[in-house]
Amino acid sequence: MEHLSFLYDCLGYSCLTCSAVTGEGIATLKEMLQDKVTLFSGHSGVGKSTLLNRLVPEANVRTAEISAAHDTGQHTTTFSQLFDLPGGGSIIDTPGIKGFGTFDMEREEVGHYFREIFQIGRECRYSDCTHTHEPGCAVLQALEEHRIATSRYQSYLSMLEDKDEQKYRQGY
Ligand SMILES: Nc1nc2c(ncn2[C@@H]2O[C@H](COP(=O)(O)OP(=O)(O)OP(=O)(O)O)[C@@H](O)[C@H]2O)c(=O)[nH]1
Ligand SMILES: [Mg+2]
Ligand SMILES: [Zn+2]
Repeated sequence: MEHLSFLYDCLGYSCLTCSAVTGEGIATLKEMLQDKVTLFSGHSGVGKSTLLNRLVPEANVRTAEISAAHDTGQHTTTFSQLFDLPGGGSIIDTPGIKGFGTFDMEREEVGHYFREIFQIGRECRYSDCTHTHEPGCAVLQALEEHRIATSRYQSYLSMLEDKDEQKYRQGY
């Protein structure tokens, strides 16, 4: 867990460790959300609704145990709903996401959504580099030199594959 927050903090995404069960970090989270409109998003079973119930006890939304058979959530929340936060602001609880839609995005644009890949990719030889096999690819070079985390590059590749699959299904 710590290495994940370190990785994302370094990339400029601020991380907060909290638990709806132990109450760790909840006071800080409350302060961060005050007077803002916030949307909870993530896979099924990560605890979005449990966190909402902790922050807005009157919400009293349904939560469910992780499925023992599949070790995944059970898609308990089925529609998005907005709740007022005591003192101002609101939270939108959403159903668990099944995948990350990359519609309306060209293959070479996927890297634009990964901060470090976007930044380093500006030094690639080709402006439409996909950072997979091209000569003079600054991203592959950075990966080799551990300036880009393997986990992030793997996520990038899996999104590229998703894209290819979508194109295939649409018959392009
Ligand atoms: N140990 C622990 N368990 C948690 C925590 N947050 C949630 N859980 C448990 O995880 C399970 C799933 O929680 P939910 O709140 O239903 O998950 P969800 O993200 O809303 O799931 P969907 O509505 O299916 O998208 C429940 O059994 C919760 O009690 C936490 O901080 N610590
Ligand atoms: Mg839920
Ligand atoms: Zn490249």
